Amino acid sequence: MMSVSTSHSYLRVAEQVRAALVEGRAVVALESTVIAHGLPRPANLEVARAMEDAVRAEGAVPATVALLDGQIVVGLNDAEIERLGSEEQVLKASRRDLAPALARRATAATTVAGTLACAALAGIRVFATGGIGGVHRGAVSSFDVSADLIELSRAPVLTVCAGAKAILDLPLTLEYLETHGVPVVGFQTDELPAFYSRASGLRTPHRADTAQEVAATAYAQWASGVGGGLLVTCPIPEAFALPSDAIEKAITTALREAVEQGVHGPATTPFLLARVAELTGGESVAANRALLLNNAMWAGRFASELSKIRTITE
Ligand code: PSU
Ligand code: MN
Repeated sequence: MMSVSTSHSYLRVAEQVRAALVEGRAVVALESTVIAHGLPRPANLEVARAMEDAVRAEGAVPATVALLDGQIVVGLNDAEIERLGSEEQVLKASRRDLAPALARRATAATTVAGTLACAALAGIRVFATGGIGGVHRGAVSSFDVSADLIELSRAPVLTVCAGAKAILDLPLTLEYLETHGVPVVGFQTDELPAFYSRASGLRTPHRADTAQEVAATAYAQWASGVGGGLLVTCPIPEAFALPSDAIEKAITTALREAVEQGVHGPATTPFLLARVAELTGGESVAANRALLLNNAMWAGRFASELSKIRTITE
């Protein structure tokens, strides 16, 4: 039975993260699926570090999250990030995978849903990612709806993203978030951004134009007792946005190949991401990097504003 963990230290929070949380200073959680499964090597490691730097530049403490040898680690050190980005066969952990992975002492990258659950356990209120999972195209028959959407409604965390990739059904994704009561706030825009492109043609139900407004909205959600999470969508910086027709062609091809090859379940999103990246060439990686850094920067600023409100009012 040596391989089964029954220890109670399932959560390890890095010292600098713990200190910041205790003192009410700004902290931003970062996910690790983008490091292990979302970006090609070696860009993944460079981007993971640059995101942490972008958070620090706004006066917040970054906390990259993953499962290492059967422990939830909140605040990976540099060697741990390197390990996650270079080891083969790192698992992809959504919420449902956390407990089984902990019991087996496994190592896994956490998705948006997995990271949100872990951030909530540690008491972190702000989280930056690239794009969230959502309702897949064809979900009417496949039932493939990312657990990210449910966890966004459950964890008391503000998630910063660049919208969702058009590999998903974006109108249904918005419907689903409405059903589960997640405020979707367009940051300096009225439109839901579509990851590589700034526009989707879909309106966000809410809009904020300053970091103070975003922080006040998150604070109201929690201090009022309404609870749950919020989603803030930041469009990709203009200079890096890609034309949506080229992306759409790649997505159509990738979706067809997924069906032909019988790809389904948790393998679907990594498959589609990898194929779209291949079909669009290196340009998509540069765009991905730019939006991740932009989200990390804004998340740092939102977290800093939030810690100011909490210091004054609590
Ligand atoms: N979308 C992206 N990049 C990503 C992901 C989604 O544009 O890296 C990852 C995130 O970690 C997200 C996960 O939480 O994929 C969603 O997977 P699924 O569809 O299996 O829930
Ligand atoms: Mn799925």
